Amino acid sequence: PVETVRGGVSENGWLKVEGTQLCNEAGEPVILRGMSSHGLHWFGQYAGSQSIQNTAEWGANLFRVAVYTGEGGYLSSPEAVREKAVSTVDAAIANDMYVIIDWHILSDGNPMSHVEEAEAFFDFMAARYGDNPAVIYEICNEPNGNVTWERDVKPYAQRVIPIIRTRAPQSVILVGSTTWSQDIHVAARSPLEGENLMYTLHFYAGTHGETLRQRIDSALAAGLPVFVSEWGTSRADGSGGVFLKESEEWLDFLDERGISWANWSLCDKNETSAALRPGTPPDRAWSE
Ligand code: DCB
Repeated sequence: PVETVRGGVSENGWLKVEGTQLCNEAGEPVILRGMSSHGLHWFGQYAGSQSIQNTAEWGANLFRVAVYTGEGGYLSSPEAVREKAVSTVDAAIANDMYVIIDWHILSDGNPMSHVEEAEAFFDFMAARYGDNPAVIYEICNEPNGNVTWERDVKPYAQRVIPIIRTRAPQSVILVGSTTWSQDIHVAARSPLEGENLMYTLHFYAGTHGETLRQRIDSALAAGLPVFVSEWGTSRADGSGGVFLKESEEWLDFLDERGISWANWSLCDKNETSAALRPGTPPDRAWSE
């Protein structure tokens, strides 16, 4: 386990972005570290209260709720998946954690293809959680394929952010970019207007290294706040490795820059990005 500073919501309160740094209510730098769920509709058992509590006891002050849109997720069963998302967010809040509500586009690579569903989803979530300092909104996990920042992702953000802002005026909102949220250099040339916005950079330690780290440094230098809302110890396909040395190099880099992160993923799938061994019971404490 990575050493983390506990620093939950009761201690830090409302988050705000100052310059490129995520800060707490008192204006002091804060770093959030924790786990991302896998798809709630597949591995929801590891997004229950005992599993989340386990990660809190291991030092996490963040949990990410991956609401897959495609692959049998929200777009197929909106009510059931939304209900599961709500109970997961509530469980994270009950453990004094910050919690990211992640609209997990992936097979549907262009966020514009379901912008109306996204608007309705975030309107519902922000109505429920807009006055709760724990909740962070991630509006598009990983745009990919034939998608551009200017034509698709930025206009999408300009539609969804105002809907969240109506009900959650001060919450932190995370925005993805093209190439599976690796193109923060493109976003940096044409950033969004508004407060408390951060840009996600996703990496997989077995695939991505120096090039993406340099991108982060250039983005920070250009004034773009960066949040690593998903990274894995595997290759980009979720398997291979485990790439421990490369992961440590990444984590040191992020720590030195005060960048927050969520690790993919808290499930027992037989793949190396999964944090749990196959068959791990979701409803008990876990040994190392
Ligand atoms: C991202 C996605 C995430 C995906 C992981 C690992 O995708 F945000 O949903 O998780 O990274 O690939 C994997 C799960 C598998 C599941 C699969 C499809 O671990 O169990 O079967 O999603 O739902 C990325 C990230 C980067 C790149 C490609 C993908 N890349 N991708 O750089 O090429 O194709 O999914």
